[in-house]
Amino acid sequence: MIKDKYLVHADRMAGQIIKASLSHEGFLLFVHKNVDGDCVGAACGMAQVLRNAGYKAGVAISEKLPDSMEYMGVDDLVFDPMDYADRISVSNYMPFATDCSESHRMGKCGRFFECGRKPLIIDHHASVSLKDEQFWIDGDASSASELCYYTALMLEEKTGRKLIDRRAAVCFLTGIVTDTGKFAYKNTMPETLVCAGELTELGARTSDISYNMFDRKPRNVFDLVTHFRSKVEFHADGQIALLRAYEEDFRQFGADDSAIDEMPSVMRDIEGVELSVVLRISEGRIRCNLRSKDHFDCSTFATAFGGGGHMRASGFNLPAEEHTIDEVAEAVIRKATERLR
Ligand SMILES: [Mn+2]
Repeated sequence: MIKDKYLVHADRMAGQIIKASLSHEGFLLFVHKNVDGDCVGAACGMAQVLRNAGYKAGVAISEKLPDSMEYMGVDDLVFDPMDYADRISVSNYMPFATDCSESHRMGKCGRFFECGRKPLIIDHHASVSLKDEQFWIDGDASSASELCYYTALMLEEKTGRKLIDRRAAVCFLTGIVTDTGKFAYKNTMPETLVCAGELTELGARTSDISYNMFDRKPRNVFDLVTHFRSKVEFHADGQIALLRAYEEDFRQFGADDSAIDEMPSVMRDIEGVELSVVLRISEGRIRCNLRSKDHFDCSTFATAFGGGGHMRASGFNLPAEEHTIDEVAEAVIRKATERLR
C-alpha cells in the first residue's frame, strides 16, 4: 500500500544518513521559520529516531514553540543555536533540513545551515526542484513527516533496531495531521492513512493532535478571530476572500499574529471562494498567506512575489518598511483577479 517509489527514496535517504554518521559528529536538523506542526514534527521525530540509532541529533529552532505543541514533549530535542553560536560554528555536524530546503526560509538559523557542508534534505514543497543523492523533495507527499517516517522505517531495516518510539510517532503523526488538515485535504492519500494507522499503533493519538493543533484556543484568540471574521472582504465576484490584519487589531486583543492561523482555510471554505488571502505583519514583514480550493495555482502566484509553497497553499513576505498591507492587498487583488477571469 505504501508506494514503491517512496520506499526506494526512503531506502536511499536511510543509506545517506548512515553514511553521514560515519564522518560527522552528529546531525543538526533545520526547519522553516514560523514553525508549524509538520516542520517541528518531521525534525523532532527524525532527531528522536537518530538518537535512538545512537547518533547525536538536535533541532535548531530560534523561536519559542507555541503552547499548542506542549503535548509533543520535545523541549530536550530543540535548542536555539544562537545560544551556542561559537561552539556550533566549529563543530562538524551534518545539516539536515526537513519541510524546507533553503536557508532563507529558516530565519536566524539559516546561517548554521549554510555551514559549507552539503545537507540532507527531506521536503515536500513542490516549488523547489533541487536534485541530489542527499535530497528527497516530493511535492506529491502529504507532509515532510510522512517522508521522514518512511526514512525512519528504512533506517530500522538497515540497522536491525527498533527506532520509532512513541515520541517519534507522536511527532510524525502531528506533521501528517497538520498538513492534511486532519485528513481532510486532497493530499490525504491511501498511504497517508496507512502511515497514520501505523503511528497510532505506536502510541500516537489523532484526537490529542487534532485538539491541540487545530481546535484549542485561549479566550482572547477566540475574541480576536470573531473580530476578524467580520472584516473579511470579497473581491472578483466573491471568488477572492481577503483579510487585512493590522497590528492594532492584535494589540487590542493582546494576541500575536499566529492567532489567526486558521483564517486562511476558514475563508477558503466559504462557498464561491476560490482563493483566500490573509495579510498580517510578522516580525517587521508583511506576511501573505494564500489558499485555493480547486484550480488557482498558489505556488506560482507566490513565487511572483518572491515566496513559494504548494499548489493549494503558499505564501510570501515583504519588508514592512517598503510596503503597506493595503498596497500589497491591492496588488494581490489585481493580479489574482486577472488570473481568475
Ligand atoms: Mn509541510
